[in-house]
Amino acid sequence: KDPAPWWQSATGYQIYPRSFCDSNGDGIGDIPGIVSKLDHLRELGIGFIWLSPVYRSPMADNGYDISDYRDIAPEFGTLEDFDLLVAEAKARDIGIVMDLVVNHSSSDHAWFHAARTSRTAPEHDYYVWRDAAPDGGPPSDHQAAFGGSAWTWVPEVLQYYLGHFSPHQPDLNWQNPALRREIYDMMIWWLDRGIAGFRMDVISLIGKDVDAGVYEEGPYLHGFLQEMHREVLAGRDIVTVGESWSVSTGTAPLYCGRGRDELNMVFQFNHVVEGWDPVHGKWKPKPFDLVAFKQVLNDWQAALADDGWNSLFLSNHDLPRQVSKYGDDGEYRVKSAKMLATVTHLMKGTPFVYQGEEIGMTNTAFTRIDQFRDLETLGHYAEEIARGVTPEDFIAGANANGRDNARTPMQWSARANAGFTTGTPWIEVNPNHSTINVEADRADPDGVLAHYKRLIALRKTWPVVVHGIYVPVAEENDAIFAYVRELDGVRLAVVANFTAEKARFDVPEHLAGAGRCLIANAMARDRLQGQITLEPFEAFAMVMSS
Ligand code: TEU
Ligand code: CA
Repeated sequence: KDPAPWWQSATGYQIYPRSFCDSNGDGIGDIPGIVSKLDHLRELGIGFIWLSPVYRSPMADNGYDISDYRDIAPEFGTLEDFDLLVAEAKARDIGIVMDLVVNHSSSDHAWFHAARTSRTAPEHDYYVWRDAAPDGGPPSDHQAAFGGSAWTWVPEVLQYYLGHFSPHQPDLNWQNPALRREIYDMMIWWLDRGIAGFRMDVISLIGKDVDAGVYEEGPYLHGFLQEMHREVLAGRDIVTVGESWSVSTGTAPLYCGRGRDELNMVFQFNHVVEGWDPVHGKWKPKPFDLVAFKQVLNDWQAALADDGWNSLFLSNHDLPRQVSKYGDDGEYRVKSAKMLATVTHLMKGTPFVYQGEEIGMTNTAFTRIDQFRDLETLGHYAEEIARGVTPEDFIAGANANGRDNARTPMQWSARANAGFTTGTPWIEVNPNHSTINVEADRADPDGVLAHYKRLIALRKTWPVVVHGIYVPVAEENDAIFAYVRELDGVRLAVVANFTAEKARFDVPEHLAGAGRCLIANAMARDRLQGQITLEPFEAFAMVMSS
């Protein structure tokens, strides 16, 4: 029996509830829909579900704008439905990890209603208010993540409030101890319902110093996380993952290092941002640079090698589909989807599968701006057009990197609307569901789904996958991603071709020898020696004979 915490050998699976499965034909995925698909997840072998927000919300940002932290959005179901989900998941050895969105609430939260009506209401100080600049304008030129000024004027109180993401998402004032107590009590309330942990949305923002203009990883951050740990998390057998777009290999140990008593791991995005244009960001695609990409991931492996723990993922609800972004979603879709999964799942850390990734779902090509639903995409559309970008170019950028790619409905079958809903889906279904869907993939022993099942099972049977040290190989090779894992004399070599051409791999002396293939997407190799040539997108993992 492995004495390490359960979440180190488990695989996570992210559900974006709105797009997973609709049980009642209103076009919106819901909790009963999730319950009806739990056997798919059990067969996949995952250990826990990260559930994107299901709380009551006006859905300006699809639930990342919460108006009641202790209730379920009616379109997703009821608290009874939620309790049933926790119980049914538990019966399949699957934990439910809630999304904790506490950098901001919705502007429809009762706290904010009180806060915006009177400066003397206790809730006023639950949010971040500042007086106007001398010219009456906003207190700073800080821009909201989803476009426009981060400051919104409220005439009733003659002040501006901060909405770092959008005016629908006023920032909570973590400096207020009563607010912190409300949040801790709310977390305990959910933990008492039997959940398995929290994914903490943009957690690195809560320690901000607004007047100093410091938003990310501000001076109060780790004090608050340590307080949260003392008040809520300590002594519970749960998993906590903090999301941060600014965490670096230098700061990561502060969140998840030994003896810090903060979180178990972080979701970091250095490998994502590395691929963005310096001026236009994600909206302007930049050619993929494998050497730079490997460098980032290898650095993270090194930084958390003996202290802290990595999360492993290429996709989530904010990112393009990984097979489209890093692989090939045409001719080599199946092969490259398997290759990407192999490389990701066999690194050291806890892998996360984003819904649909396990069947190799792809990006969607929209042609008109009215097909998009995401407030980030719509918010930036106007801004980029004003900077001289053409609508065609913007839509091309959104099709390559926008968030709606990941949010089209889960493709369950070839039937109408991919079997996601009997009604009209809230966002269009990808037309390729006629060939890419769970039903078809389940019937294919060589499909993407079968490969994911094997990978997830390997983690449970090979301790080297969970605990082995990570040693990068061929770091300068611009086609091959390779590494070795080692534990107690067991050596696992992982080699993958990231290109659509054949690629050469010079086997380093120390790795040469015979071995046994554990998983592959092309051929079961049994020897590494000299110079080998990999097929397009070929990947394999081999246990070397000592
Ligand atoms: O995302 C954090 C975040 O910073 C993203 O908005 C990111 O900057 C963007 O997707 C990159 O273009 C989290 C949630 O995952 C996201 O869905 C929410 O919209 C956001 O926080 C606000 O809660
Ligand atoms: Ca529904």
